Amino acid sequence: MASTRTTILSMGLLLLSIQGALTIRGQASLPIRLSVMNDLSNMTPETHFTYVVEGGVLLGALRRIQEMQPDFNFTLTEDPNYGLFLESVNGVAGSDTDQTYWEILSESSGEYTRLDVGIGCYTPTENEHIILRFSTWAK
Ligand code: B12
Repeated sequence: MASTRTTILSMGLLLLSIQGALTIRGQASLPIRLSVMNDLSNMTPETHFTYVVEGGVLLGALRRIQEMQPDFNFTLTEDPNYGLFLESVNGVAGSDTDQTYWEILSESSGEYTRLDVGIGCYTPTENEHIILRFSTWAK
């Protein structure tokens, strides 16, 4: 039953992404696609279709997916200067010891751009493809 509901909701969001912005409860809603990739542990990439309200931040989209998809979850920490840091996705957390973190990218025509702000500040655009990629960083 829950999986049927999830499938119907996903189909709806897929249609939304094909058709463009819709108005949901009086607010313009911009469809976006979110992929999760973790090459470091050979995880199968997953893709979710969701939306942000016009001018809304990426965090809203992540929360929406978490509410609708039982297999997607994330945690945050708060930095005093830069706001919200995406700590873990689907139970996999970045680590200072291993020098890993969840990098946030935007993909367009096969080109990947690293976002210049975090999930609490970034405002996705209509049909944007956001990627959360488990990555390493160098000291
Ligand atoms: C090193 C670094 C990182 C490292 C931190 C690793 C570590 N444990 O040291 C890593 C690679 C993890 C990182 C990641 C990101 N970073 Co960075 N990072 C820096 C950098 C170059 C230095 C920070 C530092 O060491 N300061 C010195 C220490 C002593 O101070 P600190 O306060 O303890 O530093 C901490 C914070 O800076 C925090 N941090 C680092 N980046 C970010 C980003 C966000 C959004 C948050 C909330 C916290 C945060 O991690 C540091 C260690 O704990 C700064 C630029 C700069 N020169 O300051 C950018 C900077 C802070 N990062 C930035 C960004 C955008 C990101 C990413 C969102 C990039 C991306 N698209 O993936 C990601 C965060 C993704 C996520 N999961 O939420 C921006 C933030 C701008 C903003 N207004 O939000 C900065 C200012 C670079 C820029 N664009 O000019 N980053």
